[in-house]
Parts: sequence; C-alpha cells; structure tokens
Amino acid sequence: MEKDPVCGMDVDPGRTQQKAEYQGKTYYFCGPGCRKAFEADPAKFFDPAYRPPMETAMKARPGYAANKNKVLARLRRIEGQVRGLTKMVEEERYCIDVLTQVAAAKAALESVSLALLGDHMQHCVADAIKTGDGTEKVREVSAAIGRLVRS
Ligand SMILES: [Cu+2]
Repeated sequence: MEKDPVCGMDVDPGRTQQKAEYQGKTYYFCGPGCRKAFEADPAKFFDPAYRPPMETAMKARPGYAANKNKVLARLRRIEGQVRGLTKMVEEERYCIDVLTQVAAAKAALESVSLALLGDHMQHCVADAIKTGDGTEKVREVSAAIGRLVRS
C-alpha cells in the first residue's frame, strides 16, 4: 500500500491509474481530483505543516464550481445595482424610487441564493446521501433555507 500524499488515504498501486512522478519518485492517488491537486503544486504536500483534508481534494470543491463564472457575473451586476443606489442617495432621489431599487437588488441577491442552493443540493447534498452521510447535510441545508426564507 502507498499513501495518497494529498488526502492521506491508502492506495493500492496495482489498482489505481492515478499516479504522478515527482523528484524521481512515483506517487499514487485515490482519484483524479487528488492527482490534479498534486500536479498543480506538488511541493505543498511535502511541507511539514501540510495536513491532509478531511475530504478528498475533489469533494472539497463547492457545488457551484461548474457555474462559478455565472455566479460571479450575477454578483458583479448586483455590485453595480448597489453602486447605483449609493448614487441615487447622493443625488437625493425620491425615497420610493430608492426603495424600489433596494428591492431589486435584494431580489437579485435572493436569486443568487437560489442558484447556489440548487447547485449545493445537486452536488454536495446528493453526494453526501450517496456516501451515506446525508443526514447532517440535509439538516444543514434545511437551516440555510430557513435563514433565506426569514431574511
Ligand atoms: Cu455545496
């Protein structure tokens, strides 16, 4: 058995196809996520301060990872809306017009929350259920939905 230098798991070199050379030695990995993390910056995993994560490097990616650019685009649009609000107040615009814009920015943020929740359920929660530790994840997401509904 070899140790995956990224997550610390025991790996059978005869069974894994995930391996990489580093400084003349071959290292084996539990999966492509750990191998890619290793190849991106091998030195980090030999730092005496390095501790393997509880989850593998692949699982540690957030559920929205595949939609990151879309989420960022929406957040930047909201930043623009909030800057617009600042300007409205500076210009002493009519109260109700400012409130209407506040409501629009709030709705846009809520829609980001819904998108994040959807990705989280599809990836993080679904994966946790598959690996048998869904209970805590479902409890966590229920609490997050509660906070969203009450905000
Ligand atoms: Cu998630």
